[in-house]
Amino acid sequence: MEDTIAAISTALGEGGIGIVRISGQSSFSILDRIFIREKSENEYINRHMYYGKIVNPENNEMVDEVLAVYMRGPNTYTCEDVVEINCHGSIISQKRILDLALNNGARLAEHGEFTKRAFLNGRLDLSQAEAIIDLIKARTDEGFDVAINHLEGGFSSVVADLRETLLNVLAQITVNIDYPDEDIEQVLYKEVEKKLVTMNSEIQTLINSAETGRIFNEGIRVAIVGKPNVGKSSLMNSILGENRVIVTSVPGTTRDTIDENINIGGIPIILTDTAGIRETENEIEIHGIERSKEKFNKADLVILVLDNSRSLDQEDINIIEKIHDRKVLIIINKTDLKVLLEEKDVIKMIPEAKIIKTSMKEMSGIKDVKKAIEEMFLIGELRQQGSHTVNNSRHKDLLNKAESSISDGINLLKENEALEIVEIDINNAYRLLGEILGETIEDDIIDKVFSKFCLGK
Ligand SMILES: Nc1nc2c(ncn2[C@@H]2O[C@H](COP(=O)(O)OP(=O)(O)OP(=O)(O)O)[C@@H](O)[C@H]2O)c(=O)[nH]1
Ligand SMILES: [Mg+2]
Repeated sequence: MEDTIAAISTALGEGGIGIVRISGQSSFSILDRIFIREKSENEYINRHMYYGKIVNPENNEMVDEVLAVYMRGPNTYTCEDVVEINCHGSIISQKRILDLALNNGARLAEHGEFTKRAFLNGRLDLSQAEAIIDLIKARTDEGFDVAINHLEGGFSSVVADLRETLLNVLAQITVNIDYPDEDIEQVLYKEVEKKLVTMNSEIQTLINSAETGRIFNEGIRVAIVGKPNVGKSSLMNSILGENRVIVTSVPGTTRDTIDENINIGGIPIILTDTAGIRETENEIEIHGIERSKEKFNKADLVILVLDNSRSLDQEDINIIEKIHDRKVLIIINKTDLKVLLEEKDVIKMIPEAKIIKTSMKEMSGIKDVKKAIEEMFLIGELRQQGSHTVNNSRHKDLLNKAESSISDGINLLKENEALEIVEIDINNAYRLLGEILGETIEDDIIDKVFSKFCLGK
């Protein structure tokens, strides 16, 4: 890591201040070239902030009035010498200061390169580095709390403990491979099997928590579907509490999918209004219906809206047939009008679904819809699950692979296979868990992890 890197570390936009960060062995000398301290003592004190001006050394033009801090490695974010220049929060000022740093010996940092250096220099393990992205991107208090716990090493220590257990098992096995003893071997088989079974149930608990983690991070995707004119857009507006989507009495009003975010019980919900699904010749509507189907397929929850003032028809039935295996909430809307829809027909077709009656005209039933979403996803309970939640698909994938490798090992033990063969699976699981922490991992995977970061982090 010879290069000295620089980037704008604050979000680009107008703000009170902006920060340009430089890291690497030349960062102090670069700052000295472009920064004139007000009180120009020769020596600076580590981690003290200095007031002064950033000046272009080529023409002595002043760029901005700033506060700059020198941080001597290894006790810094990257473990290298780091400089941070606090300037006015103008995009122009930040870009000019960055350009000066680049013209005076630094190169532009790649996405996540500061954090990558912290990882490569051993200050963080890979799962802690990933927690930093989650922390920055968290959209809920719960998501943030999980990320903080991971950053503090809470999740890493759980994974490290699992690896430690595997290592002990490996040691036990290896001794017996080298000095086989038939009597001990039988006891050993049982003992190792028991340890592996316990371990797999711990891993399974972690894997199960991943759904909660995903919801904390990304939110719950809810698609409002139904045939035209049943009141989907009216429902969307009522849940949002604003007239976001156009509502008219013309069937086929909504031609495109419309996403909006709301928060229910502290969890983000991505609510999508869709085009009414029906057979049509209209080209625009056909595209809209295609998009509706995509949203429908990806949704965690499908809200099907039916019209109380019309009897159930083939268009409704076609949609109901597609939602059987999904998490579904049925809304019978327009309860202010004369009843023509037979509720028992709906129940017969889809007995497992919860039904709520609403009238968007009278604004009734909307609270019940929100409450039902909260209950269906056990939002109250999700929030209690807390810190050991797996919140990252890379981790979930590796835990799954480790679990299946350990299962293979258990089966081999049951079949009284030779320990040399069992050892292969256990070793494999040990390596897979190591990938979570970044201990046994290829460079391209590391690059992929850090490419998800923003610039300047
Ligand atoms: N009486 C009554 N009318 C309603 C109710 N909900 C919606 N409407 C009316 O029904 C018509 C259609 O409502 P929308 O919300 O546009 O229906 P949609 O399902 O989005 O329709 P498309 O976008 O065409 O698929 C409008 O005239 C609404 O005012 C209700 O609860 N009662
Ligand atoms: Mg609509």
